[in-house]
Amino acid sequence: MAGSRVAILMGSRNDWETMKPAEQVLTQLKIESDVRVISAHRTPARLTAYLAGAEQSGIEVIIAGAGGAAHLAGVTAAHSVLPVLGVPIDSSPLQGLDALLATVQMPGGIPVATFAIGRAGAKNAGLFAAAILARSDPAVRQRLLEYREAQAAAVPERPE
Ligand code: RP5
Repeated sequence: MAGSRVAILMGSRNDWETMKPAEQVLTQLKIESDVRVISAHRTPARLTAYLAGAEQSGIEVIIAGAGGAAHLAGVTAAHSVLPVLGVPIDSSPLQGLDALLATVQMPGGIPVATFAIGRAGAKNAGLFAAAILARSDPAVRQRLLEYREAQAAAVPERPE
């Protein structure tokens, strides 16, 4: 965890393929992340222990991805005042709609910023975490600008 500014939590090891883009984009922006499998319902003690030390160990933003009745992001937000970015995962017969609603419909008082279902949501959560860090870190801001420039340059003007 040492040196990590972003935590990437997921409810199951099976969520990793979906959550990888968050880690990849942060690595691209030279931001270290701490990737953990922590379930709000299967490993509740692991979650509270991790969150109790997260801020002190240098974590500034938490990305939490989960599927099904996805309460990981909400419970994480309940235990921490760090910004929590929720990623609903398409791992159930309801194809992530259940996770989207569970993550986005937080009752007033404990916010979770919710992203798109699946890998696009994970990637954008990583980029959003970088944007939060960029507010107080000009080097991250510069790398984020360069990322956007490269992305724009890679889009062809015509389809062929
Ligand atoms: C959630 O339940 C996890 O986030 C995962 O998406 C879903 C299913 O978990 P597994 O049964 O595949 O471990 O807690």
